[in-house]
Amino acid sequence: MNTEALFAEHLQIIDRQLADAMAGSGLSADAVLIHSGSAHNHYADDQGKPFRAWGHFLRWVPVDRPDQFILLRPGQKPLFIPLIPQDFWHDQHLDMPAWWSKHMSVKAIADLSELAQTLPESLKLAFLGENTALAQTLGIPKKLVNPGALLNWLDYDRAYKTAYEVARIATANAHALGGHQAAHDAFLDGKDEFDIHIAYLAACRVLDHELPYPNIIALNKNAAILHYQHKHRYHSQVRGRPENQVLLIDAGCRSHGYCSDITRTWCTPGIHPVFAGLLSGMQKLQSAVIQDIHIGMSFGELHEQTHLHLAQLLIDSNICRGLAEDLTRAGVTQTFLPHGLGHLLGLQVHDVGGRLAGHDGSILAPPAHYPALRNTRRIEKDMVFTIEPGLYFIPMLLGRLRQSAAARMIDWSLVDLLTPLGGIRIEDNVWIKSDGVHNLTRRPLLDS
Ligand SMILES: [Mn+2]
Repeated sequence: MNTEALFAEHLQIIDRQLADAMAGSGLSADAVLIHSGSAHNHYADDQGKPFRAWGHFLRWVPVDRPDQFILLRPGQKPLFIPLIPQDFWHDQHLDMPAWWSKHMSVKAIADLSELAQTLPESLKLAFLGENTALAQTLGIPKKLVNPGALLNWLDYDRAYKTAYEVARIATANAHALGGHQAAHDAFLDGKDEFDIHIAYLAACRVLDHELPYPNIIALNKNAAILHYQHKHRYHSQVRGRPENQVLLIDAGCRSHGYCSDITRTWCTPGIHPVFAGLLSGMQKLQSAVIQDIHIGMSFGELHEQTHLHLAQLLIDSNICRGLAEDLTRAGVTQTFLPHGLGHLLGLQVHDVGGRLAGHDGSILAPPAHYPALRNTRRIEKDMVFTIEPGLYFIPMLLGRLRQSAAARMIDWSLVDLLTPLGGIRIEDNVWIKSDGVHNLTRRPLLDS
């Protein structure tokens, strides 16, 4: 199916979902008005951070701009109300290709004060979005502004992707892979973090603020900083620049708002052989975990299995001694892998609803041992999530382990040798189909 047909089908599905959500959550309204969001400046400044539209809005209209509205009445054509200000300082042209705009009515406004008169009269409205003051000026009662029961319902359903959404995430994967290739080449070329980052952006032809999340470009020991935020620049006149040994790059792209989230770890040929073994071990571990996925199991179960695989790899590499079960029970593997195995993926890189047990908003808490796990849901058809096991040498956590009773299970001289190399993460995006798992990162071309 082409994008237009996929989008038409997507709208039908989410329209039905909205009708169910309104009825199921007991909403006493006939229509829902969703706001894309407001632009905000920094404190006491006329400059602000780049805008990003809210996921619940982007799911209906792929327009990433502030103060856009969509009026939804299940069973009827949506009404898109873009704010197009009379502003000669900026380009205010709004691109509305037929593939999506022909499925909605459009009534543009030039000022927020025109919104009320644009809305059909005698509709009882609910409002979703950040500008609750605006909802008040529209006379919408408080209990119909961001009603929790409706939002829980919609958040829960966002875990199940339509074919259109899967195609978007696949495209975002294909797009990012070109950047990953360029980053890999720049790394082997001896470039620094800054130049590797620029190589990624240039290959993807994206600007920083268009990325789904800030790229993590971590060389050597920086790979052990889970959300490493710098792009270190070396200058030729500075002596003592460390050689590139390891690159951990966590970088994605977006397609009409939908994200990819991909991590690769590369090393140079002369690397310590134990680290090289860990890297190929982690690549095998990651594909083994993906093969273990089956519908009906909980994501938490998959996370626990990953820790057993990781314990075995640590034992096989002579970093740890003992039995895999003992290492996980003693919390040793958490020192090496302190984050969750993965998360739901969609319009937000950490998509909503990862811990929801049902439409009613009840929560599935993560296992007591693994509080960082973002996805605790049962694995079901149409979900898209990441699988991103890691193995890191994090000095702060290793320091704690060294002081604990479990310290005797570790070969510390080997750990000390490997710590300057940072760590490893391998991350792919997987789509759950009724007949198995499709890895969107390894096979982003859905039609082939
Ligand atoms: Mn991720």
